[in-house]
Amino acid sequence: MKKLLLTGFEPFLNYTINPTQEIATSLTGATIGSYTIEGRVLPVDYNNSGNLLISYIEEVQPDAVISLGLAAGRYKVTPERIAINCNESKEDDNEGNRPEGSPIDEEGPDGLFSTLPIRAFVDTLNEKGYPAEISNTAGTYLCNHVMYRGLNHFRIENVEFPSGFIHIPASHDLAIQHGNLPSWSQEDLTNAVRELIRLL
Ligand code: PCA
Repeated sequence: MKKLLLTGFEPFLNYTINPTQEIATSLTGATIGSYTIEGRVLPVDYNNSGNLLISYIEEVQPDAVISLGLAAGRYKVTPERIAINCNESKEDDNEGNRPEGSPIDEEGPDGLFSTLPIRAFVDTLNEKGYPAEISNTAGTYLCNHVMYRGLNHFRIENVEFPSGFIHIPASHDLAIQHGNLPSWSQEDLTNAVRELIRLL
C-alpha cells in the first residue's frame, strides 16, 4: 500500500476554524484508492511550517504529498498550478512574522509547478458535482510557502512523485462564526478531497 502525506493548517488571522485541519485529522489512517493517509497539521509560521513539512516527509516517506489550505472567500476547490519563490504578507502569521518579498530559497527557481494532476482533479470534481477550477496563484502567504518548500525539496532530492497544493473554501462552521464567507459543508470538503486522492 502506498502512503500519502496529507497536510492541513491550524487556524490563522481571524479564521478561528481551519477546515483543512479537520480534513487532515479525520482522514488519518483511512485507505483511499491505493493510498493509506498520513495526516499532519502545519503551523501558520513562515519560520517553521516548511521545515516541519520536510520533517514529516522524512518521517512518513510518502509516495505522494497533498497540502491543503483555506482560501476564505473562494467559492470553489482550487488546485494550485504554481508556487513562487517569495514570502510576502500584509498581515502577521501566527508568530508575528510579516515578510516583505524575501525569497523562500535564494538559490531556488522563481517558480515551481505542481506535479499533481490538477486538470484531472478539476474535471473529476466538476463531474461529481463539486465546483472546482485551477488556480494560477497560491498568493505569497503560508500556503504558497509550504507548496514551494515541498516542491523545492523534491527538486533538490531529485525525487519525482505527485506533490502540490489545493486551496479549499470555508466550511459552514467557519462562515457562521466569521460572518460573510462563501462556504461548503465540512462533509463535502472532505469528500471532495477523497475524490482527488482516488485519482492519484
Ligand atoms: N491558508 C493560508 C495559510 C493557512 C491556510 O489555511 C494561505 O492561503 O496562505
